[in-house]
Amino acid sequence: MFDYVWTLNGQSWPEITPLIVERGQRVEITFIDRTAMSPPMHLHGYLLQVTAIDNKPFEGALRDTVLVMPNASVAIQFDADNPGVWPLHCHILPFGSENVQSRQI
Ligand SMILES: [Cu+2]
Repeated sequence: MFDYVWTLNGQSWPEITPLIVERGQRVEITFIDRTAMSPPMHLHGYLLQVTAIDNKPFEGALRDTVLVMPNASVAIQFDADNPGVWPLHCHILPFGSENVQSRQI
């Protein structure tokens, strides 16, 4: 359907290495967008907080989705207090359904 492949850590669905975190761990993930598009990254199972945009500290509200602007980075944090297998993916449906997914336990 598309001539490009979206990745997280250089991997695309279904050939991924799950992100495994410990219960109670404060997890930080940095999304770096090197494209001209703006993927809305969505984490299931938790509320996340944006803590930095382009390496500048930021105190964002709790949410489950964050828009990553073109050629920008966004750091998020969340508390791993809801055990399960949860998708982390781009919420633009063709991207999420075809390529960009990861999960955590
Ligand atoms: Cu989703």
